[in-house]
Amino acid sequence: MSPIPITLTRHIIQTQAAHPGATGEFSSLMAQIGLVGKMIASDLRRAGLINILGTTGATNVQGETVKKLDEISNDAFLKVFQYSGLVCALASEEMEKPVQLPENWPHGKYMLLFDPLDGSSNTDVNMPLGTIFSILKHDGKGLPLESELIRKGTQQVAAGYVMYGSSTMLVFTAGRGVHGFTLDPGIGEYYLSHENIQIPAKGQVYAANEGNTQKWPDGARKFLDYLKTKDKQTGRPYSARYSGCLVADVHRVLLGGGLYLYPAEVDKPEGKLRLLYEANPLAMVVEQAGGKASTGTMRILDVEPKSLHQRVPLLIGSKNDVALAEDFILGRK
Ligand code: AFP
Repeated sequence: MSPIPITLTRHIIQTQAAHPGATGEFSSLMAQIGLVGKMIASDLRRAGLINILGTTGATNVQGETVKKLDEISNDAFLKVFQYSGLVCALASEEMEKPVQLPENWPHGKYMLLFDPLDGSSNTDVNMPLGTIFSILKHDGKGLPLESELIRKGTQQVAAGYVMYGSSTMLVFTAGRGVHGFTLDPGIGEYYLSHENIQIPAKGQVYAANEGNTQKWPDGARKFLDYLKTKDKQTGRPYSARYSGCLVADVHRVLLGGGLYLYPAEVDKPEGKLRLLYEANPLAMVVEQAGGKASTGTMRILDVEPKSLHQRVPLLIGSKNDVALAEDFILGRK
């Protein structure tokens, strides 16, 4: 008889068992994140049939047009967590302020920050999408203030993403390695399919919106030229692979090596991506897999955040590739 595949819940309970004092709250929290992933995956699979493509007509705190699926995905988090008793704060890319949880309702010690649907420009063209989450612990009494969610990435207790591609995968770390689970839609269960993921030290692909290179500082442009220059010994030129979805591009380099870069621009030194619920969680995952995540000049996880929707330049992936990019950006190459 073939071995029973390891489910997400069993994996978390097994790893939690190694931790005296574990209350099971974390495994419940992760199981609920898995549920949100299933709800969103189910909607995405039928999106073209149930009139949920297109926009809502509203604009979010980022100044972006809100897609119906952005709203539906954000609501899935609220429905699952608002009265779950597992969290004491919820903050999202789609909401200007954290959700005000009811004072008189039981709440847990975890604070959950998330990008409910990453890669929104892909929703109506059936291209890959993702959900990104970052988990912090609230040590204080009562409900936290917004300022208590604004913390360095090194303080995350866990982080990860759900990728909606040819299959739906949940990939996360709780600080003890990175594990990937594939959803079996027939059973509605996540099974361990990628245990202890290790990212190669160097890759052969890069993901970047090259339409922006004219806006990049010299160092970043020289780095891209370097990647495109033929040189057998260093495995160049690298191949360009850009999907419009950060989760999909990071997932590719996590498994195959290489890097994703959305560097600072001359007129936009803060870059595009959001620090607290895009860059920090993916940086924790990639570092736990042996990779590197940088702003171009410093480690993402060491960036001292100042606001909930703060943006940051992001270079993330294989440690040798990201280190080399830093050398170019810092003018050392
Ligand atoms: P959303 O998170 O707003 O959907 O944006 C997508 C994203 O944050 C990331 O997933 C992409 O890699 C990047 O922005 C795409 O940006 P460009 O359209 O400027 O290339």
